[in-house]
This record gives sequence, structure tokens and C-alpha cells, in this order.
Amino acid sequence: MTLEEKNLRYSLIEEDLSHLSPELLALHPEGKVPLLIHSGEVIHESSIINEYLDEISGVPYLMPTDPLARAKVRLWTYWCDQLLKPDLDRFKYEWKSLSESEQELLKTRIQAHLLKLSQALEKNLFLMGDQLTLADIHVFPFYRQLQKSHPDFSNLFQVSLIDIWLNRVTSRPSFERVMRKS
Ligand SMILES: N[C@@H](CCC(=O)N[C@@H](CS)C(=O)NCC(=O)O)C(=O)O
Repeated sequence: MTLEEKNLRYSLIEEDLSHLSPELLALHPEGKVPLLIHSGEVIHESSIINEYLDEISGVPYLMPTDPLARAKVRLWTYWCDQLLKPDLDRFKYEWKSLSESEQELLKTRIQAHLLKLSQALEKNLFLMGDQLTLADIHVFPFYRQLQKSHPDFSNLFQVSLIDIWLNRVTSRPSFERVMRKS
């Protein structure tokens, strides 16, 4: 989506994550996607790829210029990778094997994540204000995954605000274009 927002030319290679290709394993230390190859150099980690793409190209910039705002974008990506993603993965892949008390704890944690998101969206169209930034691009796929799994505990707080934000992001032409290509 960053490539599309920035109008950069690219070709997309899909990976079957259940059978990682030898090419990917040779390029990435842990065999993970996404991975960017640019000018013969390999870059991984989606937040690093996104910042790199933003820096090597022109407008529209998806990273703010103000140092505090930049730190806040990175705090969103850090929160997403360190807290939201691990909890979503446990919810998606381990829910049935969890005890009732573990399920309750996980539910409470995910509700706290949703509350954080909805509070950020109370006054803003996007996570950082009225402009799309790398924070939105990094975080929205995880909420999209959660929404698709229809948890019976997400309809608390202002989840509708998060749904509206998700819709705002995924109705952008950049998202539609990248989904058509993948
Ligand atoms: N922190 C990494 C996470 C990368 C990651 O976990 N990718 C998953 C797909 S979303 C993957 O490649 N899984 C395959 C595997 O672990 O074998 C990033 O943001 O790029």
C-alpha cells in the first residue's frame, strides 16, 4: 500500500507461507515477508521498508516532518508489533487451547488495544490526525484480521469508530490497486 500511495513502480512476488521458497530463505534471516529488494539491496521489517520507501521518494510523505510526530508514528508501529500482533496471533491460533482464565485475560488485553485505537480515532480521521501516515498503513491490517475473525467481544467501546477508520483506509484507491495485484 505504501508503494501505491507513493506511486512507485514495483513488481509483487507472493509467497506461500506454508512452503517458504528457497529464494526467500536465502534473502531473509527468518524467512518472513514482507521483504523489499531495491537496487540489489534487501530490506525487511515492514516498518523499516515503509520508512525507506517514504524517504527515497517524493510527495505525498507518509511520515510527518515534526520529530515528535515521527516518534509517535514509531510508537504506533512499536505498539502494533510488540503488543497487538502477539495478542492477535494468540487469539487466532491458540484460542481453543487456552484455559478459561487465559481466554479472559486475552480478551481483556484485546479490548484494551481496541480502546486505545478508538480513543485515537475519536477526534481524528486517521491515527495521527487528518492525514494518512505510516501509522495507519502499519496498524490497519491487524484490525482487519481481527474484524474478519468476528470475535464476540469486540463490540465494546467505540468499535464503530475503528470500523469507520478501517473503511476509510481500505476504500483508498491505493488499497484497491494493491489488492487487485495480489
Ligand atoms: N515484524 C515483521 C513481521 C513479519 C512476519 O511475521 N511476517 C509473517 C507474515 S505476516 C511471515 O512471514 N510469516 C511466515 C513465517 O513466520 O514463516 C514485519 O513487520 O515485517
